[in-house]
Amino acid sequence: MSESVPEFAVVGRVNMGKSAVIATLLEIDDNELIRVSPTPGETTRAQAHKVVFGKKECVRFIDTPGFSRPVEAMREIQGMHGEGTPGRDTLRRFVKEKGGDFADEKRLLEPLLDGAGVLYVVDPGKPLRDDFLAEMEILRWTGRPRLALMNVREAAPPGQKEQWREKLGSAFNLVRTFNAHRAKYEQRLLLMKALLEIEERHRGMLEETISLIELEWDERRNEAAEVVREFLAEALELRVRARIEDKDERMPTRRKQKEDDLRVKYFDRLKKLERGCFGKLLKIYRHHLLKVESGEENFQDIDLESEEVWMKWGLSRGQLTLLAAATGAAGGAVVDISTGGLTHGFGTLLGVLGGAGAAWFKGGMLPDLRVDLKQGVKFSTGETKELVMGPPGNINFPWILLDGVLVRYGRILERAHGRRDIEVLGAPDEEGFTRNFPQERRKLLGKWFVDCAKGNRPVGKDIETKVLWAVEESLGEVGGGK
Ligand SMILES: Nc1nc2c(ncn2[C@@H]2O[C@H](COP(=O)(O)OP(=O)(O)OP(=O)(O)O)[C@@H](O)[C@H]2O)c(=O)[nH]1
Ligand SMILES: [Mg+2]
Repeated sequence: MSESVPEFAVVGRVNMGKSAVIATLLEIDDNELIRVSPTPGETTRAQAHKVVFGKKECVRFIDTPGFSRPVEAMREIQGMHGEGTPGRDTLRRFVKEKGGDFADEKRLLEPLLDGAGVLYVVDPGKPLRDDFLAEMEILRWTGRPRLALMNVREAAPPGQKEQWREKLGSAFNLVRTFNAHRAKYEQRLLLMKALLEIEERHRGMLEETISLIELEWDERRNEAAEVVREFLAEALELRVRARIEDKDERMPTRRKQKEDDLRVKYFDRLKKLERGCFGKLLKIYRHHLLKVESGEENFQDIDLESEEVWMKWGLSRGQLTLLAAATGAAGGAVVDISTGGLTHGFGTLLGVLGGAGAAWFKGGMLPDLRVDLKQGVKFSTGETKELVMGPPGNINFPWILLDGVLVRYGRILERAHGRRDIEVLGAPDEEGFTRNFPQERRKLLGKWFVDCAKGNRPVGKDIETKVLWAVEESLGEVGGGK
């Protein structure tokens, strides 16, 4: 007995969100696999959805068409049974003899008669009418463990939810709320734990399933942390190059054009890296309808030139100043050989804090977004000269990037798989997280950022692992903090 796979049939009235509940619970956002639709009667057959870890099936949910004529079915069953409370035998007879007239009821009762537990989905926004009471009664007759799920879609009139709760409380072993459009990991896990409470028979299997779900969630976060760390490193190491001809050197307008083109190229490449990072995160969290880009040219990447972004994301001025001191970056202003100006690059900016390069620190004004010609003009072999650009000359840059990732990671975790609308992962108007990092974490990341930005990523060193943990911890805070 204990080795058989626990099975739960998701039942309820048509269009109550039964399929959406399964889709969210099992993280299936593919309409081909689970049809979720505003048209009532979309699910026409009982369909099993398996939870598989490794190759082992752990639990099975059966999506059903739902009740369509519960009051008539109830009367029919009572009529067949006569005096007293009908049980499984009468229900079996009903399915066999009257299944033709009650096709939907037959399909949903079959798995229950085969031993599945009941997951009854209702929307307490709907008035509690007789037909719902008939459904509850029939489900009670199955004698199977029963969990009622209130999938609250719209606000119910005052008192109605309580009315539902009371009725459900008397006909079901357990009543829980679960919003198929909003439930996140915690709610999904709670629902699995609730199943454990009602289904004693399968305790071992369900307990194992729950710990596998928890383990897998941690693994995903670990994988996500690796993706984020690699993105940050690649973004900071990113350089774009262009050849400089003699003509460019002679004509300042040509030279400037070259620089402008290169700057555009730099931000394009950065956006590509960013999109790649989110693409991987969406895959880890099994989203297909949540998109990084809309297919058009209006991908809302982190708008580095928006003042707002610099206000809500990244570290505060005080934190940056502290960080500059703590990471002991190279001191002294450096005159850029190509422009004759002061470079604001990583390391060098830290060195000139308080000087000209730190102007924006004073007034909270829009910081210098210039992409540095940090390495200036390089002479390769022979006569060829190269312009090299990247990264932006502001020590807050990696923190802004990281906040952009964290805020959108939060959006990924919030998205329920039961939804069927396409959503574009834009630039959410939310506060960042890095400002609330513990100082130790800021110091660790700050040091690593500077190394990466200088092109000296400490590959193979301890700090790389520590950075991975720090990112993982940060992702965990995003997931748990809201
Ligand atoms: N706002 C909101 N809509 C929901 C929620 N759950 C389901 N819906 C919507 O309700 C409609 C019906 O959802 P389904 O999951 O297809 O319902 P069903 O009970 O499986 O329907 P049938 O298979 O036709 O019996 C869909 O348009 C869903 O997107 C929810 O929690 N909130
Ligand atoms: Mg359905």
